[in-house]
Amino acid sequence: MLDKLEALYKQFQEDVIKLHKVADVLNLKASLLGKKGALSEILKSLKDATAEQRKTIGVKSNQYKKEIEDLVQNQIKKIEIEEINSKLEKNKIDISLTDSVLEKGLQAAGLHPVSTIQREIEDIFLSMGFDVLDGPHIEDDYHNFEALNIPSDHPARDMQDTFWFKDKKHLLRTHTSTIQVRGMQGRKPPFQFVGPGKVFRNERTDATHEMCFHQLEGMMVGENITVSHLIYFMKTLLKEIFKKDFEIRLRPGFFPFVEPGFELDIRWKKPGKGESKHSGWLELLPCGMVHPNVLKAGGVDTDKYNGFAFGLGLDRLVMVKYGIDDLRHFHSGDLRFISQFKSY
Ligand code: FA5
Repeated sequence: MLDKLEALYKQFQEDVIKLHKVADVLNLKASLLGKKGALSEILKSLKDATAEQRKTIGVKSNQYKKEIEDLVQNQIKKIEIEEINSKLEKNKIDISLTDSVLEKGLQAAGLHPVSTIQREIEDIFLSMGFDVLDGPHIEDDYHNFEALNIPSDHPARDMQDTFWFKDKKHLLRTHTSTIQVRGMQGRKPPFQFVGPGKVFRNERTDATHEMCFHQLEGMMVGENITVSHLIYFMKTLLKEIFKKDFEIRLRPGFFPFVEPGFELDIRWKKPGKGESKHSGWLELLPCGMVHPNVLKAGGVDTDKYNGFAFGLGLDRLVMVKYGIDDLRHFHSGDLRFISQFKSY
């Protein structure tokens, strides 16, 4: 009987490793250990054996049972790994670029001209001792309007129609001026920073207007800051970017968060098309002396400190710098446009 038991076990050992389906492994196990399995039948026949035989065969069969269980588990694990590997093999995606693809003209990606100019301007301001700050695209009413001296009933809200979230408390920021209050909080004057980023407006698009565009906010707060400081930094910025003197004009501009407020316009001609309604003075750089209410919202002592702020339109700056006729090329995804900018 012992020989029979051993033979069964050996046969099982040989058979189980040949199986590649979990169900087959379990069936094989049942053919031995199941109620009517071969091993169970041997144990049943023990009733006619001597006490000594029952003991020896009982111990041996228990040992085999355990070993069979282990072999079953090992084989199931092996099968599962085989299945995973075969799935991975079937779903494999080749992400490498073959020589033939490269020959057809695909090139490594470069920076968008707006990103390039943003980095250039960040460097210019960093070299003049400004910090570079970031702010959230999804803003609350307070930072986009209230803290900037634009209460909920103020008509100036209509100047920047935006996309509101369903809770009516959050919105896609309409300007980077949101960074002003966030930047002032936690800083002690004197300080100066710029804050670039995407802004969003519910606007009709045309050659100089997009719904999603880029601005760069700037702010300087300290003692006895004047309009001359503001003009100095604006002129330095334009000179550094264009490497030439531009014809500019400063005219009064209304923004509730500055007093007085200005519009800095730049003389611009739409490329290649002669004078058109998009040529002439291009509104580029609104700016002004920070309103005391805004300074107070930022925790600044207005008896001691004042400051200036500006909000530069980065997309329009790129248009002027590279002679681009239409702002809508920027988000077009057209490679004929974008591949002209080789800045990596
Ligand atoms: C503002 O957004 C103010 N927050 C700027 C400011 C900051 C004023 C600090 C004073 C002090 P305005 O709405 O004019 O202002 O926009 C600023 C600049 O963003 C514009 O001069 C223009 O260059 C650019 N701009 C405005 N609307 C669009 C648009 N739809 N598409 C592309 N550029 C735009």
